[in-house]
Amino acid sequence: MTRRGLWLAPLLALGGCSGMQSPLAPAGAQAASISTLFWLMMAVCGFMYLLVMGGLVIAMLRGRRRRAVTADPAISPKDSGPSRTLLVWVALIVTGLTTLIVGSFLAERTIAKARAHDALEVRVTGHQWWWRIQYRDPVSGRWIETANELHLPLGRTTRVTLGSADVVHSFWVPNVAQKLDMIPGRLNLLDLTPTRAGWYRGQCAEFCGAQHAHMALDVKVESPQAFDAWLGAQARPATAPADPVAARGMAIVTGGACAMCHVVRGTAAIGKAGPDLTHFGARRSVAAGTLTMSRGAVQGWVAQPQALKPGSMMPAVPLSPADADAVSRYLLELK
Ligand code: HEC
Ligand SMILES: [Cu+2]
Repeated sequence: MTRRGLWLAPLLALGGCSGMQSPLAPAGAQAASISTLFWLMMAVCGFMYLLVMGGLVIAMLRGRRRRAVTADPAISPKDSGPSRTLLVWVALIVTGLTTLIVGSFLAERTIAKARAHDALEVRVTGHQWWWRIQYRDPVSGRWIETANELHLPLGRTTRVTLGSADVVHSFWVPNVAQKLDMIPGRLNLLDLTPTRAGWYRGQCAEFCGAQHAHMALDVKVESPQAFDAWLGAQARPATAPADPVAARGMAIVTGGACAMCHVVRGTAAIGKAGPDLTHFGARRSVAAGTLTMSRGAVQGWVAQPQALKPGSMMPAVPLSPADADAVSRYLLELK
C-alpha cells in the first residue's frame, strides 16, 4: 500500500464492521448487549479523547504565545494552586469511569438473564481444523451428529456446550453472541438467542495451528419450522444413490480408507476421526469454510486435501480420476 493508500485504512476497517461476520450488526440478544456496550465505551472514550486532544492543542498555542511575549525565563506565570479546571477534569474522569463500570455490569447481567430453561441442547467440539456438532434430539434424546454448519431456530435460546478434542480453540459467531474458549478437558456453556434470520459466519478465534484461519463455521438462523425440518432430515440415515456412478462412489467411500475416518450413517462407514458425512451434500461449504460447495470443490478436496489445506488431518487417498469423479458425485448426493 502506498503512503497515500494508508489514509484508506480506517475506512476499510469500518467496512469490516457490517455483514455476516460482525459484532456491530447484531442478530442475537447477546450480541445486541455487547454492541450497545461497545458504543457506550466508544462514546465515553471518544469524548475524553477529544477533550484531552483539545486541551493539548490549547496548551501548545498558549505556550507559543507566552514564549513570544516573555523571552525572559525569570518571568514565569504565577502558580495559582489547584484550579477549577482541574476539579472539573477529576469530576469528568470519575463520571466517565463510573458510566463504563455500570454499563459493562448491566451488559453482563442482560446476557446472564437471557438463560432459558427450555434451551435447545447442542454440543460443539473443536478439532484441528473443523467443528463437530451434535444436537440432542428432543424426541428420542439421542445425539444427532453433523459438522461445520450450525443451524439455530429463530427466537429460541440454544445452549451450546463447548469442548475441544485437541488444542484450545475459541467459538465465535460475532453477529449472534460473544466468543468463548473451547478448552481440552473442560466444558464451557454459551447461550445463543438469535433474533434475525439469515446466514452468518463464525470463526475460530484462538490460534490453533497452521490452518487456524481455515476453521470457519457456517451458521444459519431460520424459523423454528424450517429448523425442525432440517433437524429431522439430519436425523435420518443416508439414502443409497440410484445413479450407478454415484453407487460406485458409495462403494469406494464406505468400503475403503475413507470409512476409517468418516461416518455415513446407514452404511459401513463408521470412522470418528473426521467430520460426519451423512448429509454432507446439503452443506454450504467444504472443509470448514475453506471452499464453496460445488462438484469441483469436492473433487479437488478429496484429491488434494493437503494442497488446499496444508497440514490438514485428512491425508490424500490415491484415487483414479474416474474414482474421484464417482466419489464426488456420491458425496454431493448425500443431502
Ligand atoms: C485419516 C483420516 C481420514 C481419511 C482416511 C479421510 N478423511 Fe476426509 N477428513 C478427515 C478430516 C480430519 C477432515 C477435516 C479436515 C479439515 O477440514 O481440516 C476431513 C474432511 C473431509 C471432507 C469435508 C467435510 C466437511 O464437512 O466439509 C470430506 C468431503 C472428506 N473428508 C471426504 C473424504 C473421502 C471421500 C475420503 C476417502 C477418499 C476421506 N475423506 C478420507 C479425515 C480423513
Ligand atoms: Cu481452532
